[in-house]
Amino acid sequence: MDVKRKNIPLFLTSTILFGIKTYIIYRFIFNLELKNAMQELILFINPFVSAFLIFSMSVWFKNHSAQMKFLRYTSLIGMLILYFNLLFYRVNTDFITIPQLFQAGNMGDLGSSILTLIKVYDFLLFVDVIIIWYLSKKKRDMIAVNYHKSGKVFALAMSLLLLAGNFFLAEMERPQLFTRTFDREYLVKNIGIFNYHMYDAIMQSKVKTQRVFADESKLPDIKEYVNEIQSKNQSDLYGIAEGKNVIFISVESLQNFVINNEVNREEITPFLNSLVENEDTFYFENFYSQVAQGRTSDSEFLVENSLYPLSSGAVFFTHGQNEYNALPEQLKEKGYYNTVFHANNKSFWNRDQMYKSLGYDYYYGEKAYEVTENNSIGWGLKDKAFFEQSIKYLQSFEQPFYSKFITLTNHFPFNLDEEDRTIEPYDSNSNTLNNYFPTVRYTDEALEQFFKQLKDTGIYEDSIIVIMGDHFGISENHNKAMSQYLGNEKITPYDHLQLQRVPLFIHIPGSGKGKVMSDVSGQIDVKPTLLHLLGIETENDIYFGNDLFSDDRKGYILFRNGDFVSENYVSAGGSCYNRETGAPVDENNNSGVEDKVGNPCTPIKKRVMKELQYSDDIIYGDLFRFVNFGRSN
Ligand code: GP9
Ligand code: MN
Repeated sequence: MDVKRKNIPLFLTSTILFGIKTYIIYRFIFNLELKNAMQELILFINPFVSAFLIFSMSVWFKNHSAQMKFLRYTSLIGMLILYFNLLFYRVNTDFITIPQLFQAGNMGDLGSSILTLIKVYDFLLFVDVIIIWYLSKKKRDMIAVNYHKSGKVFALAMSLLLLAGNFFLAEMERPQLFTRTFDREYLVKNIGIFNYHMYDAIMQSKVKTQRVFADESKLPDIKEYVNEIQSKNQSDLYGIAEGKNVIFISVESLQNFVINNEVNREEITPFLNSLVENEDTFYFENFYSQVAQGRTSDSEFLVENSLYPLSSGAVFFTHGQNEYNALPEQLKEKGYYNTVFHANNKSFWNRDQMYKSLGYDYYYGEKAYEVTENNSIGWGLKDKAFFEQSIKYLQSFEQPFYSKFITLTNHFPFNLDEEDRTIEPYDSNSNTLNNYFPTVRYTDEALEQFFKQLKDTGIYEDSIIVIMGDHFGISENHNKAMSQYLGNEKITPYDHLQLQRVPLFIHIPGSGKGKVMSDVSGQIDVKPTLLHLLGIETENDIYFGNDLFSDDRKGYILFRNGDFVSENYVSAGGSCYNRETGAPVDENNNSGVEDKVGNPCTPIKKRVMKELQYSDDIIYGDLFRFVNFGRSN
């Protein structure tokens, strides 16, 4: 750097002091999970990168006293931001988001308890700021520096380079970190708290701008469309489960191809297979997962709202503050107590915020469970322990309740302890697929055990139990192994779409009417189906699914990328296939189904695109704020 005197510029000293302090806070005060050396490294680097980025801006001030002032105040403000996050974290195990800052209620919680949150040793965290203040005031002659233009540009170039390096490592460690935005904790771990706040600010302002410019004018068209597709006639199951508890189990990465199937000549899911045969169970064999980048959270969004997830990012994250007319909100009106059980950190997928918007009363996250070395693997608590430890909470609820359980063990990369393995892995070039089968079996056993516990505690009789796979577990990267397992020559776009099928079971104890349901259906259909089973009217609601038991259905289900499956045709990867045979419909007129006259997929495709647009309009414009759904809360 082009420096006239041999002073060590204060901005470098500040970077080092503030960087060390921030690192100490990240590493030892926040409870951030670090799984490997790379994560450790990124966590170590990012505090210094952020500090350098901010403090190096001081070089642009000509005047020494302005330089000093800038450093003093930025270090103080930086520390206050860190400290408020720390206090917030002590209550919520999460980081502050911009909407939360403006939500009086949230901050109010913090306000009343703020004194109890401050720890005596916290003042040590301000030591660097004190040193910076002291140096900047008393030792100005020793640390003030004159910079030439080249020095300034160098400092700027350096900070951008460091930032790019940091982002590059972060993206390597967590692909799609910025587009998918899974979790605030991941962002903070990878890019630091200051860059996270910047990112959050940009995201939020994008969302807010779209919201500000939206008005009610789109609603009439949407309502008209929705009216047209809603099932008109009631099925004979309408109201069959009125007043019953609803136990909804979202099973991680459970695909339909394992049902009634074998690996190494062994049944994969004996319990679920027995449910298929059970006279109280409706099993949907052509039920599709419709998720996009938000995976589990997208499947939750589809189920709770019967709206489509977004094409990029997780709607749980981007639109967690919207108005919804979700399943739990509607159940609450009927006196239900709504809870979620999921042994993961509460901020993952922004669940802690989104669940409030959806009308959940309580979220039993990781902290509600006793998680030990022995009872956890991979993503956390094993499914058997998860159900075992949840039952006591269920027993304590007033009925009726709606409880959603989200399992975890059958998650990529499908790790399982030897002692939990009851069937052998498959043998192919993909360890992912190989290991998938034993973890699916483990979860199948966990479900069986849970059913037993529900029966033992007497909850079973008064409940309906829904089991649904959230999305695929085996991605396209394993197509070769997958085709070997399925005995196909290769996996075509048609096959790929068929592999998006996940099982759905609706088990109504004592109903005796169960059967296998074969119509094309999807996660979008769950909300109206459940409401109708419970005898709850949906006439004034706005949603895009159909009651799975009604015979007046729109006849197709769509995917976020515009692909669809209808009764007769499948549109996948821009081509149209015969649904029954999987053969492309018309070789000459096949690709580009959007606008080909005569292609049987074209008219459906047009509806599909319109439907997605309407759903997006609702979410981006937060249009439900303009609708009176007739709820009292
Ligand atoms: C995380 C769990 C898994 O809490 O739901 O999420 P996924 O990666 O499947 O979306
Ligand atoms: Mn999932």
